[in-house]
Amino acid sequence: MNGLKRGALIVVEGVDRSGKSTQCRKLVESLKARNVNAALVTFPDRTTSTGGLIDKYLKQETHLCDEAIHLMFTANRWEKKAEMERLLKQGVTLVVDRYSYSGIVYSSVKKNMSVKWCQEPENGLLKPDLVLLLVLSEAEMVKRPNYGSEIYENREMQEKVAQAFRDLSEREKWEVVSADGGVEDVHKELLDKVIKKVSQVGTQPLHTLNFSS
Ligand code: DGP
Ligand code: NA
Ligand code: NA
Repeated sequence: MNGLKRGALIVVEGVDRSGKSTQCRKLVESLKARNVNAALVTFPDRTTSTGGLIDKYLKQETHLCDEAIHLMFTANRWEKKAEMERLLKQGVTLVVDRYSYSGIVYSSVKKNMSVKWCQEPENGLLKPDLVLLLVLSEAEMVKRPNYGSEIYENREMQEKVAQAFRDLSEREKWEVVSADGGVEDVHKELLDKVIKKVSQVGTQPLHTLNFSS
């Protein structure tokens, strides 16, 4: 141990159109403004070779079976593990826009895809110090109907995903934050939780994901 404090691994999850990406960007800005070394990580990263395939799948330009695309998304995270670990150990707090939980949720709501099968290849990736789930109320979800044209952007899928995220958040005891409010209100609530976590992790060891059953 060199006495250097490690960064925190913060994950933000939620359905499409919950404002995740905006909130993640703002978190990194606010952390930096407070002299906390921080960086944004986004999944899927569409710029890598697996990411290129994922991008085509999401845009419905190519077809992959459910199992294959699941493993592509997972590989997209594995590609980044070493770099993430290096940054965290250098003291950089990572704000991660989607992670293994999106991986498990978006795939396991599909027919013939079990949670057990979906979570297995996520085991061994870095375990977040904090998962923040942005949730939209039914009323607010109805007010944001303008989904894009990507493969999962439809009401039926999003409702299944929202329910699966809620179930997971109860099991894993996540921090659930309402995304119904204005951008600044939601930001304040998230930032508060993130700053607390950043000050706690200091010299704690990094763990890896270990989903079972
Ligand atoms: P985003 O760039 O955050 O809008 O994500 C693109 C879409 O991909 C979105 O509908 C959520 C979905 N998604 C993100 N991560 C995963 C994953 O690991 N597995 C699956 N099946 N879908 C994912
Ligand atoms: Na999206
Ligand atoms: Na399923």
